[in-house]
Amino acid sequence: MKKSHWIALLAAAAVFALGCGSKDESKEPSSKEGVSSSTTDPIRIGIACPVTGSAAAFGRQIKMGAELARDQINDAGGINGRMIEFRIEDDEGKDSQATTVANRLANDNSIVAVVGHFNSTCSAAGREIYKQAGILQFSPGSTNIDICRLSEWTFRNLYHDGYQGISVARYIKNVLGHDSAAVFYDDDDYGLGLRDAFAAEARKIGLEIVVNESYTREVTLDYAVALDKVEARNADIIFISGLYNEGAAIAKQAMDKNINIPFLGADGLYSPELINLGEDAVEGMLLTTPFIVHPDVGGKIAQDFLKAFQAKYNEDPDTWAALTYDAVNMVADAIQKVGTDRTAIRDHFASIMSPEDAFEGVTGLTYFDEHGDCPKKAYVAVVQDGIFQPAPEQLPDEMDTSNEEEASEGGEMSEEMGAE
Ligand code: ABU
Repeated sequence: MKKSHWIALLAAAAVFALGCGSKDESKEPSSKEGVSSSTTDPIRIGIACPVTGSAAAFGRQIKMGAELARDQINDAGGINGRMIEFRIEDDEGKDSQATTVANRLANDNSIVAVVGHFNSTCSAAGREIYKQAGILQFSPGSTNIDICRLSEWTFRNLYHDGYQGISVARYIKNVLGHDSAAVFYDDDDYGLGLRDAFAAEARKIGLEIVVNESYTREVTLDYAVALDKVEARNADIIFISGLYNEGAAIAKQAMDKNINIPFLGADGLYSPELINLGEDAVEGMLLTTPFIVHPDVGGKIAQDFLKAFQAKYNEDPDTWAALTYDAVNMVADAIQKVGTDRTAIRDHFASIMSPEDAFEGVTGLTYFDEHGDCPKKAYVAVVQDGIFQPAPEQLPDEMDTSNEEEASEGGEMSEEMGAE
């Protein structure tokens, strides 16, 4: 039987707790119990995201989604009467700062689990630290294929780039009907890994990559030479494997040069900031995403989330707010079931391996494979009239992704293609 949404269980859980005292607490192993372990102390969860830096628009929505979930849980009586409290740490979207943040959270014994990081490069930097400390790392944003594979303590509630890269290539070739693409990719764990997965599938299905340009986030500002190659080589479409700032800049510079070919990106472009920065140049841009917060997408849980977010913040949530809202609620659900022991929380996550056992949230069902990866589908969004809307044509619900392993072996592909 599918699990009901956490919020729907809160009232019943609170009544149960009042009637049964601290039954859950008495069952908890004590090995890695936090210091805040009395029946009235707050339960503390770490949130790690880019509060500042060039990915700060993601961090802002992540923080809002997390705080909405926390406030709803606390307003409904907390977890067995205990309030949730956050320790929010700013990784700045940089691996060096993510290492510092991971050490702070992992070594704070009052923290029972960590929701984060967003950038793949940050999740990768923190992964071993969380593993050594024995604390759950639950990412609502990192999609590099290796994020969960290299630690049994790391999980995520969205797809990975092996799948996303295949999805992008097939959408360009099979849905849009293009035969050639120019690729602009961020030279970090996300941009490179996604580019490699895309390239592996492109080669398989006969989509020619005619331009292959790397850039460095916050450093590369001028795309004129790369865009001249796009024009000279008659690319049908530009695929951007990176984040919103650079996506907006590339589109604006293409518009300035009167290069009028379509753009397609992936989830790293999914931020209202893409549209604020890119203005008319990003109108019509397509992108793949793990979810679209929109009145036409998702069931009652998604619509309730949209209304609650709008009421609290007077603006719309994005995908990252939704995934983080789900992540906090899923951690709370785990604590309600198994208590605050770090190992018990991790083990509970590892036991959720089928749709029947899944956590049902705003973004759909979250359950994990043997790596801690989450088999959610990709949606396609389009910027239309200055907002993200579901694209008229979506990917098929079921896709053969049997070459995900090939996509994950991108090293050979990187060398073979040779970045220009
Ligand atoms: N997946 C969206 C971009 C964040 C990252 O994986 O680096």
